[in-house]
Amino acid sequence: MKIYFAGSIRGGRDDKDIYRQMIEILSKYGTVLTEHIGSSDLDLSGEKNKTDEFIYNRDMDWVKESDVIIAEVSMPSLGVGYELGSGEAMGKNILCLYREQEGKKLSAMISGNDKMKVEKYQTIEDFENIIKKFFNK
Ligand code: 6K6
Repeated sequence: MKIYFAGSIRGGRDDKDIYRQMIEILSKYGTVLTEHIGSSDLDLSGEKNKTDEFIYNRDMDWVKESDVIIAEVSMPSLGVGYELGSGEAMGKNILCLYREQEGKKLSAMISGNDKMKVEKYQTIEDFENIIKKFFNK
């Protein structure tokens, strides 16, 4: 099982510790192609020594290769939105995870899209249960 995990990079790194914990859990179910998303070394400028063109091509190859796309969408990110739209066009199985926060609302392009499954969570335990159900279907 190849899992493409998507999470904000230049959109903001506030949730990087959550991404790291999610990737750890997802690793029990398959190969997470994008392990670097949870890295604390990866700041807003992204991966060092790699051009944007390299990252775009590599990440899109991984999207194509993936069996499933799992995205944390609480932190709005152009890149994550692009990956989700591309994955949808490729007919990928997509699960989005959203943490409700006061004064914020998920984009209608995600929440109103019946081609993507959106699950709300608050804790990492909630996430673990959602993932267990998702993979055991
Ligand atoms: C390149 C050179 C310097 O910084 C970079 C950007 N680094 C990235 N590294 C890895 N993945 C990236 C990078 N930029 C975007 N992505 C992909 O888009 C990831 O797979 C994330 O899911 C998503 C994040 O998009 P932004 O718009 O929040 O950066």
